[in-house]
Amino acid sequence: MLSVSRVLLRRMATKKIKLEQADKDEKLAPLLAAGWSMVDGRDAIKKNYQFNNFNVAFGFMTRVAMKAEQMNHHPEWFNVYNKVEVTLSTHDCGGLSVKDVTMATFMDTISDGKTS
Ligand code: H2B
Repeated sequence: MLSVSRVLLRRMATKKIKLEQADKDEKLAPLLAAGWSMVDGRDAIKKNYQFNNFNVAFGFMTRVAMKAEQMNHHPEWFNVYNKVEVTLSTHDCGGLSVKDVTMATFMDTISDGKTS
């Protein structure tokens, strides 16, 4: 009889499962082509965005914040004036999950493609 722990079932339901290497290669390819890169020594991705001014940068962060609350998935980020440096990883599984791919794709969609 196959037994799956409650923790695993919950993680499966909430998509907090670490991506396997083959899955990761496939899902990350378009993001890496769009300016995301792997973080050294960590199973995480990062990207630097640059906007026209603080107002636009903060508007981006506000929209991401609302999405993050909806997804219960929050970015690590740093903002100075018009720049936003983002790192994505899933803390609950200690690495990249499909939630990071979804969040990265959302950020790119609303950022108008401006990166530094
Ligand atoms: N954000 C990120 N990036 N990774 C997580 O694993 C995570 C999160 N988990 N936001 C959530 C909140 C967790 O801490 C709560 C308790 O569900």
